[in-house]
Amino acid sequence: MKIYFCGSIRGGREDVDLYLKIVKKLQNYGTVMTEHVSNTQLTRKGEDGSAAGDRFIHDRDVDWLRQCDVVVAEVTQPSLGVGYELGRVVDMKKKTLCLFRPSTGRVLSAMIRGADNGEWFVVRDYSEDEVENRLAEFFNTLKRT
Ligand code: 6K6
Repeated sequence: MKIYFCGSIRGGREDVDLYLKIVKKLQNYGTVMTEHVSNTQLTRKGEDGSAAGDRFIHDRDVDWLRQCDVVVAEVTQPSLGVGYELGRVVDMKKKTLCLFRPSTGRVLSAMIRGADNGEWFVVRDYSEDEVENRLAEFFNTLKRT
């Protein structure tokens, strides 16, 4: 199974340790195409994509979104890129899980929470110690569809 993981890069790297934890768990379910998002060495500015170029990154990532079987997004740290990716996958009707931590005091954008259709695009609130269970629920549901 090809899994596309979304997490903030230029939106801020505050949650990168959690992204790493999620990606490690996702690797039990399949191949994570976007492992670099969880790279703790990657800063919001340091690797600004200048080597590859922003157009290259955009086109490659949209291509990977088309190829993937499922999308998992950590959406607590607001990120234009993650929001954009999610908008594209809604159009593609990909099976998508968005994970949000209310304990941060943030309120998730209505454009993400409101996109939950209880079917192939779902938003789940969670705390860090619930990651494993949330992922298991999501992937078990996939097996039944
Ligand atoms: C070089 C080495 C590692 O990363 C880079 C350059 N940047 C990006 N590489 C790959 N994917 C990216 C990059 N910048 C953004 N994205 C995609 O957008 C990822 O799939 C993330 O889910 C999302 C983050 O968007 P921003 O707006 O927070 O950067």
